[in-house]
Amino acid sequence: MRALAGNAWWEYIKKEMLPHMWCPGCGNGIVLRCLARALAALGLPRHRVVVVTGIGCWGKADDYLRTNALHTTHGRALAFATGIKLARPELVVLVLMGDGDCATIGGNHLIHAARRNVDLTAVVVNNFNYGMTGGQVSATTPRGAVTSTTALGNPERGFDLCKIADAAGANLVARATVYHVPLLERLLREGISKKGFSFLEVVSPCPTHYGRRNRLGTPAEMMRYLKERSLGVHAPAARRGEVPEGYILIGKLAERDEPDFLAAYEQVRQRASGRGERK
Ligand SMILES: Cc1ncc(C[n+]2csc(CCOP(=O)(O)OP(=O)(O)O)c2C)c(N)n1
Ligand code: SF4
Repeated sequence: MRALAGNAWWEYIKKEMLPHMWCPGCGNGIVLRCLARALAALGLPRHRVVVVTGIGCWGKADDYLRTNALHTTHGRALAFATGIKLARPELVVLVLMGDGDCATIGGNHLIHAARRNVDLTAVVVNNFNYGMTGGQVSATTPRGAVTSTTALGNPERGFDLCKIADAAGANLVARATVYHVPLLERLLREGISKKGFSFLEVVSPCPTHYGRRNRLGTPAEMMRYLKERSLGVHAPAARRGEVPEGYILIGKLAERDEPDFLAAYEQVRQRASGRGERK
């Protein structure tokens, strides 16, 4: 995507809406700033960007972004975003979801958006629980973790969201944490620029619920945990496929250049009008 002489990053932020509603120590503000910086670095005019959100703490991000926005229902943001992209292909459509939104109630939409390879960028803030409604268990909560609905430990395994997005066919799959700000910004830029479905998981602390119940310490200690427990994809152990249990693999995990949904659909349109090659 060609960079235009554009706005400064803070021009993508609605300053009149600050301070934001997130708890002290929450990672959401870091992701918001990185997103604004990525949009500015790409020189994207604000009127060309649509932010589609679901419901949840991270789903409030559109309140603070000076772009087009559609605040949708819990778990359905990808379906609304798909409609926008098909109707207005010239728009850059970003879908901001929590792990509950994207993977728990909305898991089916995730696999189909990736399978169709719709030209969207999904930015999923994974804090391992339902933050907004009081810290309930989610589909990414690790086995054994304590939440408000699994007081004696979660009996289920948590999803690896990146493996799902990769297996379903997303063109770009990546993971960062809110500690790794330059990586997060770079992956956001790459995801937005990439044609087809881009999936970016951002591991982020929810000190108020998940951190407190699992005795993960202060917000600063949770950040230190993210620093010490992350492993880059280029680290020797990661290259050998030996990621130790409990470590977070970060970086670009999968990339392909399959035709996106609109390109594939255009071929069908051509055939329907007699211009394309019939199968
Ligand atoms: C259909 C529907 N079910 C449940 C809810 C209640 N609800 C609102 S936010 C939320 C959880 C949000 O968790 P997550 O998506 O992980 O985002 P976070 O708050 O952690 O950022 C739930 C269950 C709702 N609004 N709509
Ligand atoms: S409840 Fe958790 S996810 Fe929600 S704003 Fe507070 S720290 Fe962030």
